[in-house]
Amino acid sequence: MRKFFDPRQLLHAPARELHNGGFTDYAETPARAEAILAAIGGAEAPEDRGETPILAVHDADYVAFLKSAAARWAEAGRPGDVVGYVWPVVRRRPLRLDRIDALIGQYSFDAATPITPHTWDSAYWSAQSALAAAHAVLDGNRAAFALCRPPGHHAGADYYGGYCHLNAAAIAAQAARDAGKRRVAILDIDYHHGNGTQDIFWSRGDVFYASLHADPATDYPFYWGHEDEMGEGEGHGATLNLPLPQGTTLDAFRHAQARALRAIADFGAELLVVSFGADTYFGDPISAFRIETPDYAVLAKDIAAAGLPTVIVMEGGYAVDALGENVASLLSGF
Ligand code: Q9C
Ligand code: ZN
Repeated sequence: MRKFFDPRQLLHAPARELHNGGFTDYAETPARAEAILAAIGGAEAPEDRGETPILAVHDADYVAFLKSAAARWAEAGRPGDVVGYVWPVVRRRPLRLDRIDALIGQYSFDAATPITPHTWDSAYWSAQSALAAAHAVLDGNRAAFALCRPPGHHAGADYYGGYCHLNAAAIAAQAARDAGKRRVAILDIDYHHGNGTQDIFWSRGDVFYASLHADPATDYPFYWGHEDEMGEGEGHGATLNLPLPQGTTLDAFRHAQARALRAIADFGAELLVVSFGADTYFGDPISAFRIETPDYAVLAKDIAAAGLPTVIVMEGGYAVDALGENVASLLSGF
């Protein structure tokens, strides 16, 4: 299987994050990508497809903010990483904001996702890796893997959060649409609900979004991922949320995944994007499912049996010592 990664994706390395009321070391580290690379035997560098496919998903003003945030933060005399501390309760618009502090609140939804001077570069190449995998599949490969880091599924068209800045899975899905695939599905099996991906395709009937995740009643991102969120307008019925309780093991996860795959088949998807998070692993430090390393191969075989051209995009997974093996297990299942 072709695999894609650019070394510039390692540059984004925030020092600390706000976690449960205190500052801890940032969990979404460059070491994650290095562990995966070591276990899967390296990856190809993606081609540079420019900003056009990114701007097909993200708003231009948001992209401009991401590029300039670190410089504006420094100009304001602030040391360290860009971190927000004030948010509008409702996303009131149009806003005429100029202070960097206010802009952070407009373009983000949590305080756990710092921006550094390298964040744009890393997020840009993470998106390019997803695009390279999408084009490999569009060119006839059965499946391809994008080692997306930083991850993407919490990022919306005009906001970041949950360690995510550019939504790689959404960018890959949109690229497939623009290349002529009429119906595309995204299967999100990260531990957390992919609120950004859901939001991007919420009102669209051409991209199906199915997610298995920890119940938002107990887990981040809390406000999204309930079973009754099904999309709107032309998108009504093209969002499927399957929240699962903490403690979930392979059997229940596999059962829910089969349900999602049936819905994707009924939808008539011509291409599948898998948002893969290994934070469902039982040893994950910030999560509470009980998936084991060999289980990922089982889940991958079930996905492969759907018979769709498949783009696999990396999302979360924070047990760095086991992360490489978990990803290798998943890829072996294909
Ligand atoms: N105390 C991904 O897996 N922190 N993002 C939660 C809970 C954010 C996870 C803090 C978790 C984001 C891509
Ligand atoms: Zn996650």
